[in-house]
Amino acid sequence: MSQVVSYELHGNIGVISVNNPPVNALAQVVREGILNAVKQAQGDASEAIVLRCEGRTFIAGADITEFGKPPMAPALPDVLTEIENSSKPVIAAIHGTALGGGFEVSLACHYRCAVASAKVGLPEVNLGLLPGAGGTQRVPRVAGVKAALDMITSGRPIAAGKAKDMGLIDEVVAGDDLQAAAIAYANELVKAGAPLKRIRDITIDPASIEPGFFETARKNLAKRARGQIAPDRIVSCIEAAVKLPMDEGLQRERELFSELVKSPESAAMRHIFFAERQAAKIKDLPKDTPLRAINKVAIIGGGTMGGGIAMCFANVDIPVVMVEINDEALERGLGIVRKNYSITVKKGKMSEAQMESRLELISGTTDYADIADVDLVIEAVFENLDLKKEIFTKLDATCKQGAILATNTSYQDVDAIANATSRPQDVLGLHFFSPANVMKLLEVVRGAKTADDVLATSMAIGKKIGKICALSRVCYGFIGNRMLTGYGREAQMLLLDGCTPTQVDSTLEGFGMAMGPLAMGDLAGLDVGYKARQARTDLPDDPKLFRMGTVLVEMDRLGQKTGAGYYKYDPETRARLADPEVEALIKEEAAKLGIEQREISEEEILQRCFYPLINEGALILEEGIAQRPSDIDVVYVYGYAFPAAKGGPMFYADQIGLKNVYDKICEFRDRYGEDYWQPAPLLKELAEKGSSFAEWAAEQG
Ligand code: 3H9
Repeated sequence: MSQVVSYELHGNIGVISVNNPPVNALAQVVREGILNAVKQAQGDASEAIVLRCEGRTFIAGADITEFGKPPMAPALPDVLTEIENSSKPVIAAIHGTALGGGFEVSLACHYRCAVASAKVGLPEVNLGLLPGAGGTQRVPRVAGVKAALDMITSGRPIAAGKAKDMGLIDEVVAGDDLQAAAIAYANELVKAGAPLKRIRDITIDPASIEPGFFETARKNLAKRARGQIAPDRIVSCIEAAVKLPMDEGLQRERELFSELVKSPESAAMRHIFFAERQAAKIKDLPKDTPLRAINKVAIIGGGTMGGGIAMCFANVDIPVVMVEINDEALERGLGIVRKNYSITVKKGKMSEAQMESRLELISGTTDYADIADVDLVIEAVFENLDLKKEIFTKLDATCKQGAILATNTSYQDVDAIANATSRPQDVLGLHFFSPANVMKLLEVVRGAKTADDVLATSMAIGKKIGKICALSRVCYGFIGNRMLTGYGREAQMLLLDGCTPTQVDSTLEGFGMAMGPLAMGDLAGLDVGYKARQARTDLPDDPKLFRMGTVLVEMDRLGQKTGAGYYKYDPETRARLADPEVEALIKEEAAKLGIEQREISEEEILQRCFYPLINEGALILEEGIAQRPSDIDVVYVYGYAFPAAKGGPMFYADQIGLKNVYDKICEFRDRYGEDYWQPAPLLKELAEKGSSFAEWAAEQG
C-alpha cells in the first residue's frame, strides 16, 4: 500500500486516511492507495469503512498537474466502482473542501458526513472541464436536475448545512474531532443495519423535467460562455443522467470529459489556475518573511473607490475608518457603502443583519489623529500627485511606526509618493480595480524602497480579502494600464480606418472579452481617458491619435453618464445602441485627416487590438516590471476581463506563435509607422529563436 494512504481498524470500523498535502489531490498514489485499502477492508473484521483525510482538507479534486500527461492506472472511475461495490458501507468524513474528484469520491460512498464548516462543490467548469468521475450523473439523482445544473455550471461550492438540505450530505457532525464523530456515525449505521445506499440506484423520471428545459439552459449559458465550451457539455451530461441508464450516462460523461481535457480552452484555464497561485509568490522574498499584523485599516477618500475598498475589509471582519475632508463628503462616502450593501441585500445574497454588522465595522472621521493607531492606510483620492504627496506627508506625521502606507493610484509615481515620507520602506501601491468590492485583481506595486515584510503582508492581506494579487514594479500605469494604452489606441484608429464602434466591440466580445474597449470607454466615462492623456507628455503629437475619443468628449458625449458616447444609450434600459450620428462623424473625421476608409477583417481587428498588449507585455518583462509572463495573464484575466478560456495575452501569444506575432507587428510597423508599432526586443529574440514566453519564463526560474 502506498504511504500517502493508510488503513487501520478502529474496533469494528476500518479507517482509510489520505495524507497527500497540501490539498490531498487524487494523484496516482492516492487513487491506488484508496483502491487497495477498500479491497483490504472487504476481507477483514471491519463492519463499515470510514474514508477521511489528514491535513487542512478532504480531497480537493483530481491532481490537475496530471492532465495532459499519459493516464496512469488506476483511473478514478475504477476506484469509485470499487467503493460503490463494497460489501460494507463506506462513509466519507468531510472537512475543508471536498471538491471535484474529491466530492465525486464521496458521492460514490454509501454515506457522507461532514463538519459544519466543510464545503462541497464541483468547480471543474473553472478549469474548462466537467466532473469526470460521475458527478454529473450522481448529483442530479440526489439533488434534482435544476440544482445540479446550477451547482456544476457555476462551480460554486456549497456549505455543509445547505448540502445536507439538498441531500448531498447525510449528516453534519458536531465537535472538532471528525474522525471520532465519523466512527460513531458509522457504528450507528451498523447498529441500525443501514442499507448500502448507492446513488446509482436512483432513477430520474424524465417526465419531471419540463419540456425545453435543456434547450433553455444551453441558450442561457451560451450568452455568458465567453469562449467556454464546458458549460454546454455539462448540460449534455445532465441530460444523459435523465435519459440514459447510469452506466451509459457515465460513458457519455467520460467521452465529453476526454474531449474537454484535450481542448485549448481547458489548457488555457488550467494555465490561469496555476498562474494565479504563482503570481502571489514574490521571487526574491524568503518564504519565512515575517508578516505585520493588520487589525485595523484606514481609507483616505470616500469616493466610489474608497467605499469599495472599505467594504473589502469589512467583509472579512477588519474594522475600517474612512477619512474625508468634511462631514458632507464623509456622509456621502458612507452612504455609497450602505447603498452598495443594500443592493446585495435586495438580491438576496446578504441578510439585513449581516449588512448592519458590516456597516458597524466602517466608521468615519475628518481628523487624521483618529487613524494614528491603524495598521494599514490606503489612500484613494483622485489622481493628483501633489495632493497624494501632501496626504502621505500627513500620514507620516500621524500614523504609528510600522503602519503600512499604501496608495491606490492607477498611474502616479509610487516612489515620488514614498519619498514624501520619512519611511519609504513602509510605502507601496495597492491598486484596486473598480468596483473594488467586486473586481478580483489587486496589483501590488513595489516601490524602489518597499520593505520585504510590507510586500509579504500586502500579498497575505490581499488573499484574505479575496483578491488575486500580482506584483508590479513602478512605471506609468503599472502592468495593466500601461498595456492598455496601445489596445485603446488601436480600437480608435480602427474607427478612422473604416470600422464602426459596433464592429470593433463585437469582434472583441466574440473573442470573449466581457466588453469591447469602446463600450468600456463609455462605461468608465470618455473624459477619464481624455484627462489622463492630457497629463501625458510621452505620446506622439499626431492628430489621428485618440481622435474619436477627443472629438466625442469635446461634444460633451462622455459615455453612459451623459447618455451618449461611442453609442447612444436607451434611457430606460441603458441598452447600448449603434448611433448613426457617430458613424457619420467618424467618416467626416477620417476624411479631414485624409484617411481612405476600407473594409477591415475581424482578424485584423483582433491583431491590431491584442498585439500591442503582447508587445508591451514583452517590454514589461524585459524591464522587470512584471515577474513572469503568467503574472501579466493574471492581471488581464482578473482586472480587464480577458477571457480565461484564452489564458491571458501572453499565453494567447504563445498559442499563436511568437514568430507570427512578431512578423505581423513588423508588417504593421511598415504600414502604420514606427511611432506605434515597434517590436519589443524580447519578442524579436524569442521569435527568432522559435521560443515562447513560457519557455523564457522557465529559463528565468
Ligand atoms: C477534477 O477533480 C476532475 C474530476 O472531476 C475528474 C477526474 C477524472 N491539483 O489554492 P491554494 C495546489 S478537476 C494539483 O493556494 P487554498 C495549488 O496549486 C479538479 N494541485 O490553497 C497550490 O500549490 P502551490 C477540481 C493543486 O487553501 C497548493 O495546492 N478541483 C490542486 O487557498 C495550495 O493551493 C479543483 O478545481 C489540485 N486539484 O485553497 C480545486 N488544488 O502551493 C482546486 C490545489 O505550489 N483547488 N493545488 O502554489 C482549489 O480550489 C484550492 O486549491 C482549495 C485550497 C480551495 C482546495
